[in-house]
Amino acid sequence: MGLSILSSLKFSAFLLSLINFFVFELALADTTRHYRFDIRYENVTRLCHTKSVITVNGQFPGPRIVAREGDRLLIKVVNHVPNNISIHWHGIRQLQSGWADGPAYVTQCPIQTGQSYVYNYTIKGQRGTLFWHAHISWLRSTIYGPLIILPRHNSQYPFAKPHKEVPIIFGEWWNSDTEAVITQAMQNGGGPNVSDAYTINGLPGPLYNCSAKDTFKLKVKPGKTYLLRLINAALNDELFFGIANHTLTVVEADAVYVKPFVTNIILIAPGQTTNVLLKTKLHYPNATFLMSARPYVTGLGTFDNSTVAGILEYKTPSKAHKTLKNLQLLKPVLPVLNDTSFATKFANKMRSLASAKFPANVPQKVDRHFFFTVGLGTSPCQNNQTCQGPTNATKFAAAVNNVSFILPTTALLQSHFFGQSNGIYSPNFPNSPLIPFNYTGTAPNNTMVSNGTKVVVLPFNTSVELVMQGTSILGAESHPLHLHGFNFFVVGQGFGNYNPNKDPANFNLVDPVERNTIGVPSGGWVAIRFLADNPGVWFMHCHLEVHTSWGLRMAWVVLDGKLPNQKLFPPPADLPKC
Ligand SMILES: *[C@@H]1O[C@H](CO)[C@@H](O)[C@H](O)[C@H]1NC(C)=O
Ligand SMILES: *[C@@H]1O[C@H](CO)[C@@H](O)[C@H](O)[C@H]1NC(C)=O
Ligand SMILES: *[C@@H]1O[C@H](CO)[C@@H](O)[C@H](O)[C@H]1NC(C)=O
Ligand SMILES: *[C@@H]1O[C@H](CO)[C@@H](O)[C@H](O)[C@H]1NC(C)=O
Ligand SMILES: *[C@@H]1O[C@H](CO)[C@@H](O)[C@H](O)[C@H]1NC(C)=O
Ligand SMILES: *[C@@H]1O[C@H](CO)[C@@H](O)[C@H](O)[C@H]1NC(C)=O
Ligand SMILES: *[C@@H]1O[C@H](CO)[C@@H](O)[C@H](O)[C@H]1NC(C)=O
Ligand SMILES: *[C@@H]1O[C@H](CO)[C@@H](O)[C@H](O)[C@H]1NC(C)=O
Ligand SMILES: *[C@@H]1O[C@H](CO)[C@@H](O)[C@H](O)[C@H]1NC(C)=O
Ligand SMILES: *[C@@H]1O[C@H](CO)[C@@H](O)[C@H](O)[C@H]1NC(C)=O
Ligand SMILES: *[C@@H]1O[C@H](CO)[C@@H](O)[C@H](O)[C@H]1NC(C)=O
Ligand SMILES: *[C@@H]1O[C@H](CO)[C@@H](O)[C@H](O)[C@H]1NC(C)=O
Ligand SMILES: [Cu+2]
Repeated sequence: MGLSILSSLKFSAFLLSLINFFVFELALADTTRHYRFDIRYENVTRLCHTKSVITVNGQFPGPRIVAREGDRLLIKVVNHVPNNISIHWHGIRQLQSGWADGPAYVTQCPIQTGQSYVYNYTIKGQRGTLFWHAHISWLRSTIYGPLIILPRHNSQYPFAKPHKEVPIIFGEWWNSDTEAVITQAMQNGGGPNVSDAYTINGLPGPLYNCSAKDTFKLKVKPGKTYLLRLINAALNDELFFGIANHTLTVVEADAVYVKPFVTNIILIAPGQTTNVLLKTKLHYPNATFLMSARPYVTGLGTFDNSTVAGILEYKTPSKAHKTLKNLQLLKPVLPVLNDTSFATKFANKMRSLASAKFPANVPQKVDRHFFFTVGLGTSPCQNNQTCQGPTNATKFAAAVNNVSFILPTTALLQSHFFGQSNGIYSPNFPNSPLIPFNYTGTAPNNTMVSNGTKVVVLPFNTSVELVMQGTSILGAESHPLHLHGFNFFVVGQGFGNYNPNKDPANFNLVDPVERNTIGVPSGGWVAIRFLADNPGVWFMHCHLEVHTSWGLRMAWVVLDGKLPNQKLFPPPADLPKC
């Protein structure tokens, strides 16, 4: 009797595990994943300052989204705060689903207080590390989190399966309210206050005052490989990152596999993601290791020059080891803050994996050539005011081809879809600068930018080559340009003025890196190619948030193709209204 109870218990346990197995497998096979994002205030304390910040589900940084290639995501965003909200799924191509892309006043009106919106999209042909963030004003300073796309079932990484995967998301912490910071800067025309700290997974680490307890710790075992999913969600700063006494193997950038290469330090711009393999030491070292990041800075403005740190700690195998005290703390050596030479060498190492399974489909022919200047400028100070721009009569501004982009008061995508662009935007964005000048030489006397809401209209499947030329107006500076809706191939880059007669001969049309955000070199240019195979309205902007605020942004309108799968879906019923 006892035995039979035991075996029936065992049997039901077996049944349960069987049921669990199926539920688990079904869950994995289920291609629709539901998330709910409640936007709320939460008190967060860092550097001994408590601040009420806007969060998703009360978490800072926000929750991790984990999906598989091919999955559909349904994310219901509910706004419980007084601010307008919108969320961008950074790097997701949004094929035919531009309504879910997220930039406020570009693809949607914001989600207003008390309202909600379901972001509905399928992940097609992408796998790797991306992230999500607010895409309105400077709210992404606290509203961001990882978006991880695992390979399909039965599909593998093009490298050995790592022991563990760890997202490492960089951010920037302000003791003050970031909405006040940018509002004030836009009013007085000066540079906004800089952040008080950088963060790793929301934590500034031991190198700041009153912050040692807020330190990210990565506990590892010896002789294992860890996949670090690095994400730069900082507002305004490119970052160098390294781990003392360890090398990193770069295997992916912006959710596209690259040819692996080994490096001590990586450089990552806001909007970029980089997957690296970290091989731990074979034997327990008598040390712990700092991992740290600090900025790469090229412009003339003030910046946060501080260093964020986390700790790489080897888990001790036994009590004997635990008693080891006074472990040496080793620190990585990061490049100097303006090390453009490092930035160039690092950029040149990035190549697409370009394998049979993961080919680099670089457009070989070009239908339309574009040449855009990107950089700073000035706009006039309002009558009777004293501004804090380059002169007391000017404000800082930024522009693409001298057009400082003004966001409309309704969303561009609706205007486009319903054929109501009149008075909202004009299709005459310049293909090249109206007044050519020596872009990287002495800046012209007149630094005033023009402004408007102008777009480039492209027929479906146009093959585009775009050269982005940095200018030296108010100082040459690296600008990480981000394109929504597409990945692009970085076919060339260089310093000085782009030479259309000579430079194309050196373009890499075989295995250029494919990504969604690229640093236009300080005092130089970058050439990208993409196929406009995604109908919709696609924002392109500097991912240094201050430059975006100043107008370094524009949009591409890609028309529908003829086939049903070449058309933008109709707008969802709950699309927010302005
Ligand atoms: C944050 O702290 C303030 C002051 O202590 C308090 O009034 C408020 O209720 C707190 N907010 C939350 C969301 O906990
Ligand atoms: C999501 O979008 C697809 C494609 O437009 C549509 O068929 C589906 O009904 C949508 N799902 C929800 C829950 O809105
Ligand atoms: C760390 O690197 C330094 C410099 O290369 C070396 O002298 C030291 O032995 C290393 N220590 C450990 C624990 O790896
Ligand atoms: C950072 O900037 C401050 C103020 O300009 C300066 O005093 C300090 O030396 C700088 N620190 C580093 C590490 O460059
Ligand atoms: C470990 O390093 C510390 C500090 O450098 C040293 O005091 C200690 O003797 C070392 N222990 C061993 C077992 O090597
Ligand atoms: C980098 O900064 C140092 C001072 O910190 C300066 O001496 C040097 O000229 C700068 N290099 C460049 C390329 O701007
Ligand atoms: C500028 O300020 C002066 C003195 O305060 C005032 O008389 C004048 O009307 C102002 N002009 C404008 C355009 O606001
Ligand atoms: C602006 O600067 C100029 C030159 O430095 C000065 O003459 C003028 O008084 C300033 N104007 C204001 C409103 O401060
Ligand atoms: C542009 O300016 C740079 C720096 O002054 C100079 O070296 C270069 O020759 C100029 N290029 C042209 C085409 O004038
Ligand atoms: C810029 O201003 C300087 C000094 O006022 C003048 O000599 C120069 O010719 C001007 N350059 C241009 C391109 O207008
Ligand atoms: C746009 O340019 C016009 C003309 O220079 C100017 O009056 C206006 O203030 C500018 N608007 C913005 C938002 O900069
Ligand atoms: C929110 O967005 C709506 C629609 O664009 C706008 O009318 C309203 O002023 C915005 N509210 C805030 C607080 O920014
Ligand atoms: Cu920029």
